[in-house]
Amino acid sequence: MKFIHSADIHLGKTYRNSTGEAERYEDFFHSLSGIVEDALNEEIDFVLICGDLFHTGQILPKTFAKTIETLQPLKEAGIPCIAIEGNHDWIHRRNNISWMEALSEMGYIRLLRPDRTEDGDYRFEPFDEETGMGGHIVIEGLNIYGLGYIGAQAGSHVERICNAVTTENNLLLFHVGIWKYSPVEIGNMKIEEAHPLAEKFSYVALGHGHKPYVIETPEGTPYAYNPGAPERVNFGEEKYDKGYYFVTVEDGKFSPEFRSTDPRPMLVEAINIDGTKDADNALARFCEQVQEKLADISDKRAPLLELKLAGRVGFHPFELGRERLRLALDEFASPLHVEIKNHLSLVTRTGGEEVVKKSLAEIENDVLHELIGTHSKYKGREEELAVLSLAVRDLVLKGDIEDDELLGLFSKDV
Ligand SMILES: [Mn+2]
Repeated sequence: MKFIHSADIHLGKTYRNSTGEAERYEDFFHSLSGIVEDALNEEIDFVLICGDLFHTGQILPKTFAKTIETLQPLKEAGIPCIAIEGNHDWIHRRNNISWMEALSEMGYIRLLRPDRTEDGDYRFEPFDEETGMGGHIVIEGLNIYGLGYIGAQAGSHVERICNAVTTENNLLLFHVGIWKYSPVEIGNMKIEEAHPLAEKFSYVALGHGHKPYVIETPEGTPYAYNPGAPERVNFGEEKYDKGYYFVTVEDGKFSPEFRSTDPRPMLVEAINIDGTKDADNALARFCEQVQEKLADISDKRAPLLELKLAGRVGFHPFELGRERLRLALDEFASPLHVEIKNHLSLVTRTGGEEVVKKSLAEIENDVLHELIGTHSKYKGREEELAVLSLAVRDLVLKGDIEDDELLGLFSKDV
């Protein structure tokens, strides 16, 4: 038996209102089609998607249509695509059918989700192809169980999960991180809380943390695998291996092989221009350093850049504004998306003594406080509203949030 274990595809993710929006949107479908292609070429038995197929719970209709188109070849070849929900595609509105449920009902995925009894016990009902619902599916004698994202308390549920499984030869899909290895801050459990799973399941297929890792029992037997995301989803993932597991099963023994994908190049760098006296010079040093770093990347696709400008300089940090830096970068790097953090601070010399003036962030904060404070309606709430304004500014620049979510921030806080 052969199968693919993937996770965290994040379809629908892009940088809104950025020139690279359409191209970035395609990246995530590109990584899923690569997996589908491999599945067909290798004539595997099934594909696993361990959560976060979608980047958000509410997706655009075109994202749904494109997902169907991408999964169509699997459906036609009769290769089941077994999925669970992650924290990103979690259903918030109980009375509406989720996109994942719709895909399952239409036969593009088999969405596994357990039932809970009144006492909080788990029940994995057999998957029903008519309704697209259930928690347990059998493929060639292998019992496949699916758990979505159950949040921070996952560790305390392990015993109940194991109790619900009475079969032999079991596999579990679980969207959870393991503290020791997972790079994410929420939805993790302790490694010792995970170990009892090894007694019930020969293979635990994890998803959640976007970095690959393997969990072993205290005796050193591997049993749980996290493939990470096949594309770089966020800044901070530039150094992770990207791919999925291609698993061969022989006589009940699972042998996973990590297969690499080709994610878009990403560069996260601190650019030090300490000591520069004027903005032109600083800009030249900035470009030189970025160019040097980019030369190390052999993939010539338009990169994603997160650059932090640091140093004490002899000119006003406002002179190296975002737009100016962006125009300079366009000339030699043509990045798909840029995020710039300006941490420069102005230093002046008075009588041989260096005086550190304010940083750009401090100046911005001061200006906002002053503007907000001049309006009698907002007087006294300067700090709170300045924090909100800056948070909104950062979210807009990141391009990772829908317009109505942004509006939601205001109706809640103002
Ligand atoms: Mn994810």
